[in-house]
Amino acid sequence: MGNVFTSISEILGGKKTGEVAIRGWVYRKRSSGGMHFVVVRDSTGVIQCAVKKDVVDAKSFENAEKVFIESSVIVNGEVKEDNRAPGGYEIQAKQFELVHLGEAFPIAKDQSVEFLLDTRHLWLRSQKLTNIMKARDYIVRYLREFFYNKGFRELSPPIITRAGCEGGSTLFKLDYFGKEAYLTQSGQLYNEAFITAFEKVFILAPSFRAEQSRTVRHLCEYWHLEPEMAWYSQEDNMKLQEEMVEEVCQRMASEHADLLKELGLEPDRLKKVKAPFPRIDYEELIPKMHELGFKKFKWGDDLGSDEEAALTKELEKPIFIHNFPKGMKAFYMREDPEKPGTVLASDLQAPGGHGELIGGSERIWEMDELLARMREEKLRIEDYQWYVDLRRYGSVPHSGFGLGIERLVKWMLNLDHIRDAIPFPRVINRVYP
Ligand code: NSS
Repeated sequence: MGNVFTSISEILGGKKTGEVAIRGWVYRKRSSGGMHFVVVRDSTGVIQCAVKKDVVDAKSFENAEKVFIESSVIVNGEVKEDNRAPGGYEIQAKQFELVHLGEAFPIAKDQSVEFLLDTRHLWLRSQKLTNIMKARDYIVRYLREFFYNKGFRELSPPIITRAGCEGGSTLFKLDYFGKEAYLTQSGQLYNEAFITAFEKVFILAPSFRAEQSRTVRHLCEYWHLEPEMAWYSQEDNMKLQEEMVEEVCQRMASEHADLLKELGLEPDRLKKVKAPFPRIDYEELIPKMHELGFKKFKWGDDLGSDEEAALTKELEKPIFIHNFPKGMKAFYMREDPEKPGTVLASDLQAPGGHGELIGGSERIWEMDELLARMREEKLRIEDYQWYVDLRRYGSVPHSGFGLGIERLVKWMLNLDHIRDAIPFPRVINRVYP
């Protein structure tokens, strides 16, 4: 049945002339005299269908008369080139069939943000969200391809775990048959088991953070891309991140300039994203923050969103911050032997105040060093026995990182809010729809 229908993009691309049948949803409608102009959309584009009273049968005309925005329809007719029609082509209908009339669509212009979030299941059909989700799909494909081309394998971690990875305050607790367990914050610890078999692996899976505050860059459920590499130093790790971000931006700018333009973006903005990216040592960051007006910024302080915005506002490329004080960061990060008291870790900050895209580090690979750090952080070692075990049998130096897909999409598409980078956002006050 599928192949008797033509997709709208084929018509707009000039590939299909003469008689066609299309199917889709009513995007817009206007009527004048004995004519209805019904703009129909499918997943590939929109096209105007002219339904004339003296050309179609009475039922078809009545159908076109009563359709709502978003009614589903099948249109048979003739393709005509027409400069006045949006897209340059129009269909002169011979038959206009209703698949489902439905009810009046509840979403019109100028609706509140809350209303649009409540009707997200319907709002997803909008041009804006459709274009964002198309771009997201390309971005995710490019990321996967980047890693496949470098010989990485994709593996699947458990989502329910007893091992917190990024601190207790954002753990989602659940009752696992009477035992406490958590929704995963990161697949990293499991990745460290995978690399002893596969060397270079990545995970693309949801991570969960019980974020207590509402910000434009935090979700409670987000998609986390986590590569982990045996034998990689932190330097190798940073180079890989640069290469990955550069490739995704370059491919998006060159292969989907039209989509970016539809989203109101200048493809050149992404073309400028070329490796290497600037780097700043946390130690140099302190005087820099003073210069930028944050006089109280001191050793051990984290960047808040104002500080991040000030640091990255004028940049065209992301910037690495590296060598953080040990106490600020997670237990698994290796201390820098050349700079004791700091860890071999980096955050990659997006330009324009979009915030942190990536957190990465070299991991502690010696057992005694790991156990000492875990005791310092007061972790329940029995929950991590397996993780410690990885340092007991053929441990190797290794590094990895975590990239928030929605953070990347937010920055690349210059979105105001992270919730628009994911179809059904989960934030502190929303788990519906
Ligand atoms: O906490 S991270 O900085 N690091 C980790 O989870 C490591 N265990 C990853 C690894 O090395 N395999 O989070 C990594 C990234 C961070 O830079 C953001 O881009 C994203 O995950 N992230 C989030 N995105 C959206 N919403 C929230 N709440 C969020 N938290 C982190």
